[in-house]
Amino acid sequence: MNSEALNPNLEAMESDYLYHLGLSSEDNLQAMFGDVKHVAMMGSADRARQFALKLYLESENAPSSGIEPIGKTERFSMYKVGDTISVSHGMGQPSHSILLHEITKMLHYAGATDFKYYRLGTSGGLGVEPGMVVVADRGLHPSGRAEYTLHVAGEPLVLPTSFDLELAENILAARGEIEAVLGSTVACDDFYTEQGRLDGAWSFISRDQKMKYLTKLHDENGARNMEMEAAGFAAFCQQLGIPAACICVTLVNRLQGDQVTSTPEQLGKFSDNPQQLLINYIRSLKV
Ligand code: R2B
Ligand code: URA
Repeated sequence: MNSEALNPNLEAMESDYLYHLGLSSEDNLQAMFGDVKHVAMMGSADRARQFALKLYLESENAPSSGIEPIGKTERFSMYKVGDTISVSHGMGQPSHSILLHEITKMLHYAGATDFKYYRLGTSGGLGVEPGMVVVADRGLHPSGRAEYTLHVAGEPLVLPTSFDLELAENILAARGEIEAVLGSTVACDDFYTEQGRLDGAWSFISRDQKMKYLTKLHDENGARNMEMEAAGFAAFCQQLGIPAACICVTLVNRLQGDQVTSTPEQLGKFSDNPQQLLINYIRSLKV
C-alpha cells in the first residue's frame, strides 16, 4: 500500500472505531493482524467461512480452537488463518466499499505491510461457459469505460479501474487444471436491469437491445463477465496502491440466457474454482 495516499485526517484521530467490523484502533490490532499478507474477500458469509476452513484444514499448525469469526458478524464475517484473512463483503459496490475502507484502516493501524487484496466471486459470463474463472485486467463501468464514478461533496470524481496485471498473470500461471482466462469485468449496480437481464420484475429493453449491448461489451470492451463489485474494487486499490485481483467464476453464459439454473452441487463446485485458484497462487509463493 502507498501510505502517502491514505487519508491524512487519520493521523489526527485519537481513536477510530471501525463500526461495521466491530473493532477499534485501540484494540491490539498489531498482535491480531500485523502479519497479514493476503485478504480474500467474497460476497457471502458462508463462503468466507468455507474458505477459512479450507485454509485452516491445510495449515500445518492449525490451532485446536478451530475457526471463529473476529469482531462483529452483523454485516461482514471475518476470519484469519495464518497470514490470510477471509472476509465477506455483501453484494454490490456500496457494501464492498465499506469493508474496503475499514479493513484498510485496520491493516494500517496494525502495521501490516506488503499485503494484497483479492475478490473471489461469482459472475455472469460473456461468451464463456459456466465454471470458467475470469481474472480481471480492469473493472468496467456498465458503459464499457474503465472508470468508476464516486460523488464527493456532490461532485463526480472519476477514478481509473485497472487491476495489477502482473498479479493477474501470476494467479493465472497457478491455475493448474482450473479453467481460467484474463478478461475485463463489468460491474453493475444491479443484478437485473443494469446487467441487461430480461427476467427482472421490470424490463426496459428488447431481446435485440440486450444482445447488442452484451455483444458490444464482449467484442469492443474485452469484457468476459459481469458482476457487481469489480470497478469500485479496482478504483479503491489503484488509488491506494494496493495490489489487487478480481477472480470470479461464471455461473451462466449471458449470451445464451439470463437464469442461473445450475444445481446446488454445480454451484458449489463453481464457487470452489476461484478459491482453489487463490490457494494455488498463495502456495506457489511459499515454495
Ligand atoms: C455476484 O453475485 C452477486 C449477485 O448475485 C453479486 O455480489 C455479484 O457481484
Ligand atoms: N452474479 C452477478 O452479478 N451476475 C450474474 O449473472 C451471476 C452472478
